[in-house]
Amino acid sequence: MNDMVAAKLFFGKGRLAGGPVERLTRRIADLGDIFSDREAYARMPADQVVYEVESSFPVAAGTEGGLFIGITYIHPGKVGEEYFMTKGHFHEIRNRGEVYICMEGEGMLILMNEDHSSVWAEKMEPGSIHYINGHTAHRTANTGSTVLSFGACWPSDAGHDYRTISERGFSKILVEQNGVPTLVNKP
Ligand code: PAN
Ligand code: ZN
Repeated sequence: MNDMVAAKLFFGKGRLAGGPVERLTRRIADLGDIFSDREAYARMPADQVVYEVESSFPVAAGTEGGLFIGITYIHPGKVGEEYFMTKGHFHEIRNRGEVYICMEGEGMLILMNEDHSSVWAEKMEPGSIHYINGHTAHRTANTGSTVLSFGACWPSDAGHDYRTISERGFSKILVEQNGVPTLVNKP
């Protein structure tokens, strides 16, 4: 028996357990640079939880050939007409891909190419599996009225480039229009 048991995890009672799991919580106050409607953002309670991530890192960050595992839980809600969503990022090593598997709820995976000229989205529903190409920024939004959760698996040397998105955003945002999630040009 070695101590590499981090690879064996269980998802039960809505939580990841059974190995070392790192948890992080993103609240309204942590997400000042992602929502477009600044006035609606200012009216939101700063401590309201937007999403949580549970991650398992079985190898050291930067290890070539390893994989990380995570589960993201996005709460239902909107800032103005824009759905609660993750910060979004490119991978630091741009060619590193990722797989998402939706577990519960409904949402959209929003994708953007490397020169920001194209943004598109895939519908997430329980059981949907999403392959995210390298060189593609990714962010997820909860378009339903219950928690959206999904598993993710990405290379342990991928790294996260949040700065590009923090500075320039995605060139389209996902808003509710006549009750329908719709991608529109960033105002
Ligand atoms: C995911 C994301 C997770 C949270 O595990 O990290 O959904 O989104 P942000 O990292 O954009 O806040 C992933 O894509 N990992 O690479
Ligand atoms: Zn990623």
